[in-house]
Amino acid sequence: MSHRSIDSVRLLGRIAALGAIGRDAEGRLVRLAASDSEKLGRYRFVSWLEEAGLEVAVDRIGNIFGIWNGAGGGEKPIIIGSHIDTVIDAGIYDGCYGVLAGLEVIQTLKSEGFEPRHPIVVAAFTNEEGVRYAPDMMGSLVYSGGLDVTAALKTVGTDGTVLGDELARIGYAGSHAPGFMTPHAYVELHIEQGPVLEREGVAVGAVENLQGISWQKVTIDGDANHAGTTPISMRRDAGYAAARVITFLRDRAKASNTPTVATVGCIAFEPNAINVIPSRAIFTVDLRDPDEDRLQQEETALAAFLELLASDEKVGISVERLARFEPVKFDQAIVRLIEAAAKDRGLACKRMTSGAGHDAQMIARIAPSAMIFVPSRGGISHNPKEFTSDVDLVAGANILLDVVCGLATGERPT
Ligand code: HGY
Ligand code: MN
Ligand code: MN
Repeated sequence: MSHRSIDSVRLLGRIAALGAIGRDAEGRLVRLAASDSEKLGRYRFVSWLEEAGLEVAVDRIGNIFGIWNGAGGGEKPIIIGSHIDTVIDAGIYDGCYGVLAGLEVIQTLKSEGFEPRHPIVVAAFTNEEGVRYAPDMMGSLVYSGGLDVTAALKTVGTDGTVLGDELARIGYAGSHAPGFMTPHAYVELHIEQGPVLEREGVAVGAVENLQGISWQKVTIDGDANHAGTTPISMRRDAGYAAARVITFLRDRAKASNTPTVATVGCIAFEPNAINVIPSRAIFTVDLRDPDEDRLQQEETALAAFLELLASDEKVGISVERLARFEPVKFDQAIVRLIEAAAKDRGLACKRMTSGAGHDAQMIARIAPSAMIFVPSRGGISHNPKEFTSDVDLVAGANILLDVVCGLATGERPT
């Protein structure tokens, strides 16, 4: 049976081209939200939208949309989205693959004279990674009504900048009201960023749910003192207290025999000098679990440990919540469409839970949504070694093509 197919050369070429934009002096890919390097990526993406003859719209939080009304004018659109901002020293596929595959699907259908019953839109959401401005998935959270846009634009970044000022500075403080299009459906194609598909030799993941996320910033205050003259018993060592939190989190997650994961990704000491006992430690805690009750138990256990630690080490401890998202279930009809598309193409497919956060979890608040995963080599992501083979990238984009056709015509994919 012959199937439609995307233009693999165009897609793979664009993934490589976008992956080359936003490299720092050491050659690392660092395209943080609303930064100068992300501005270059945004402009390149918009140039491809214009090349494809799409209407370009930017909303007030800087989300970019490429709109193909086709024959479906007036109907709710099918939105294919993800993000093009990255973490620090990132791989080239996280987010970008889904956005560029979405554009590729639209360009392929347009060139074949396909007549969709719904407009089809590709979206690049602002600040999905949350590295510079918390929380993550911010652009899609605002778009879906989970965060007020004025409040979001006032967010102060880790570098002291204000998101709204930075979006204006790079020319992406758009005028459309977030949420200006309510999707008929939303589909996001993404690399798995985990080891499951590769380990099981499965080409396609039909993602039916996504785990809960809890982000906190912890500040521990002790006393700076001389590293050489201060007896251990007299120390109020913020650095040592922070280390006890890190081992507490790891030991607890490891002993739990559940999918709970805990990560301390950022840490800073003050005054940060080799011969001074740290007076202050500031670090982040990322807790995740597919089960909301268990995630709450982990948060409660951490709070209790911090209380004990404060009296044990005679330090002051304060906590700031940076993000909190409950687990999300995706739309079963779209998940079935993904499975049917994989079967039609003779590709093995597996239902999965997403360990990572994605824009789909936010858009699921306003429309039926689901995700398609393709394998990540070694399960590696948020790392320049992130890799997915061309065969898997093209296969995933063709599944996206079939699912969008199915949604656009209300029938099974051809
Ligand atoms: O944090 C996440 O899971 C996503 O990469 N923003
Ligand atoms: Mn991503
Ligand atoms: Mn990511």
